[in-house]
Amino acid sequence: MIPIDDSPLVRDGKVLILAYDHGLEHGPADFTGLPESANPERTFEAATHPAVTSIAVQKGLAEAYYPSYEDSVDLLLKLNGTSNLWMGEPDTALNCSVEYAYDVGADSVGFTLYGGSNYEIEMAEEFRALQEQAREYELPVVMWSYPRGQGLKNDTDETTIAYAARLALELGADVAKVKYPGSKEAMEHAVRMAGKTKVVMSGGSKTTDREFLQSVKAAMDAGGRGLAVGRNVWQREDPTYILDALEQVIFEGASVDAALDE
Ligand code: FBP
Repeated sequence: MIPIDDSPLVRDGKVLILAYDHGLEHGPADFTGLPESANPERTFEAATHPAVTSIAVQKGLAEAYYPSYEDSVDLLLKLNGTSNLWMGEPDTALNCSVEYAYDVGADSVGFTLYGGSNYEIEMAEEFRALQEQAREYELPVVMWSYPRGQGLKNDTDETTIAYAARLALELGADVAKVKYPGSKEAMEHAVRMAGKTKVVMSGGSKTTDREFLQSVKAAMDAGGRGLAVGRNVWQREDPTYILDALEQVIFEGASVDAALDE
């Protein structure tokens, strides 16, 4: 584990990743509700908000758009990812090397691991190689730790999310991005299991401002270090409004009412 508190990914011990790899992971369907959300520049603009500690994108977006934003945005380059067209057991392709990510300007790297998939062994072996390489470049490593696969009945229950958090610690991730397990107590358990690995909550599909912020608040109160969020920001007409509220809840410890100015 490397000290990451001084890295661009972390501000005051907290993390707010704006994820925008959905064009690969989910496809254009995620953009239909708000057509302008398909334009990567719109999300790169949103990532200039001071609350955002990094934008997470795949190599193609990083190459094409990051050069215009490298002075105003910090980059988390996602090294693997798969399209929604893949219908098999959960698996994900390595799309970029650590060395290439570094050359493109990445400040940190991300990797999805589907624990419990029939392909877990291959993914864990790929993770080993890139985690060790990331250490050489002193790049923090964020694991999208998403247990799923044939044998897994519920990928967000307390036991599964605690295991996801622990997997990230055991395999050497600096930050574990996990789904919200449904309650503050369950999140506390996951945070305990993650030890020195920082746990951040995954945003999930778009919901109301209040519902979303309540889950973020519960995750923070449980010892979570922040959030990696996509749709709940850039599927909104006004990403700035929700980022202002997130800044208050995550970095200033504000209540949901205060953040919503109610
Ligand atoms: P959201 O906040 O929109 O859920 O984004 C977080 C994220 O992990 C993305 O990085 C990724 O594309 C997506 O969720 C994966 O979602 P799914 O659970 O459908 O695989």
